[in-house]
Amino acid sequence: MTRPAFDPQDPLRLDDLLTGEERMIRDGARRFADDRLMPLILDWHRHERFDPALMRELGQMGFLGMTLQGYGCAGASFVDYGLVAREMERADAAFRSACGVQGGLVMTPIHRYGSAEQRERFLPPLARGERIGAFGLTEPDAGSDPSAMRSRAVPADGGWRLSGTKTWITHAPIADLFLVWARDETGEVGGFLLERGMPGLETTRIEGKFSVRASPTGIIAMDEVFVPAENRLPGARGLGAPLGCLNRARLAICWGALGAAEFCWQAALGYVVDRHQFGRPLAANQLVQAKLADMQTEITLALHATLRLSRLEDEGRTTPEMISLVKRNSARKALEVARLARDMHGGNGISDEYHVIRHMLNLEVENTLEGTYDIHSLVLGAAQTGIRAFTA
Ligand code: TGC
Ligand code: FAD
Repeated sequence: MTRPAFDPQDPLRLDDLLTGEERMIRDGARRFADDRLMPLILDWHRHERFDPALMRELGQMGFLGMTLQGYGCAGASFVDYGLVAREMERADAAFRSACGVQGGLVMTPIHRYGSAEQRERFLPPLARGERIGAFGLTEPDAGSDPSAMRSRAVPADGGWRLSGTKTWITHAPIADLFLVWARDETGEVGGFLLERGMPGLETTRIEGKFSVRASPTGIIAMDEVFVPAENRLPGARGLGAPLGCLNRARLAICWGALGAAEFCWQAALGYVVDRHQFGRPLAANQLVQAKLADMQTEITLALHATLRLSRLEDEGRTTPEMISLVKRNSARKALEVARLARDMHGGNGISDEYHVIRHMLNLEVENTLEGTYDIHSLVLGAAQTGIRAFTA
């Protein structure tokens, strides 16, 4: 039997582990990212721009809520979804984030915890990208520890009055639907659907970010916003509701971060082959080759772990700890790869024309959002030792 040749781009043959249909979805997403997203990103990142009309195109591609059944959603697998996230973020984290927040953090909770009426009313326009959703969990004094949230929902005639502040919320400045998590009068965490234009609801944009500059991020301020009873998700009871949806959103980060890392690796490889110093290509130096080997190794191992995790999710066999393990690893390894790629580009590495600095800065935040590296370490530590080290 002749052995297949070694493929440096896919050393452990990830491609063989994908079905024909999965490869087709990946290739379609990559074409869209190359043809539609890459030409936009330099300008959008440089000028902190995001055109909300892009959400409709993402909807037409079937990328919004793609794992959900019905309501105009594709009913795709988590592997399909992950492969799309990888391609979106190969272009920029802002695009992965646009799909991940809308699908994983707004549509999924409505699908999972909403009434039939809420699903009919909200999901189809969100799937088409005609409405834009935001997910409000984090607060100024409750980031890693969302149980410390101060937002309150007080019963009122025919509904609730919500007060509080959510910060660092993706798409808050452009969203027209806000899934906000707040404690009710019994102390239970619930999910409330707020709509732009409700009196007392205001959003402001967070300016001056040096990461995910093409993704609008903002603050949601609520001053006794009246929310009708039919806008509370009936099935969302307790902190487990938002955290349960975060598990799946984290899966998209596992893939997305690696898409960005792959871009950086390939860019660095091309650069060191082309660039000459001391009379020969940079690629001829052992130190440079060692960096390429590190990049190739970390990306390959992380991709295989991520594919395995996604298959387990499709079989309904994941636990939050498994997701912590892979999210923590993908985000950190991708960041290390991007930093190496930045270094290998020398001075050009800090120019956005080469794209690696943009990915590097984006990956700084992937390390933080949807559970920081440390928080996922503590989840894994608790699972091993039986000791929860979050608090003293
Ligand atoms: P704890 O007492 O452990 O749990 C409270 C309840 O929640 C349940 N639970 C989970 N359920 C499903 N999946 C998970 N991963 C879960 N983790 C906990 C738990 O079973 C319990 O349920 P019940 O029914 O017994 O009440 O909660 P804790 O307060 O001690 O916190 C645990 C900790 C620290 C792991 C959790 O708070 C955490 O994950 N913190 C990180 C917060 C976070 O990830 N925030 C993300 C905000 S959203 C975002 O970043 C979007 S970025 C968007 C973009 O990509 O642009
Ligand atoms: P903190 O919790 O204050 O953490 C600061 C540092 O302390 C970190 O290094 C952390 O690991 C460490 N730390 C915290 N607790 C412990 C501990 N017990 N032991 C050891 N170390 C600890 N949130 C949303 O709800 N919706 C969104 O759409 C959203 N989008 C975001 C987009 C961007 C661009 C950013 C930057 C954030 C977004 N977030 C969103 C918020 C994000 O989830 C939080 O930033 C994250 O959960 C961390 O919270 P924090 O920023 O308050 O950091």
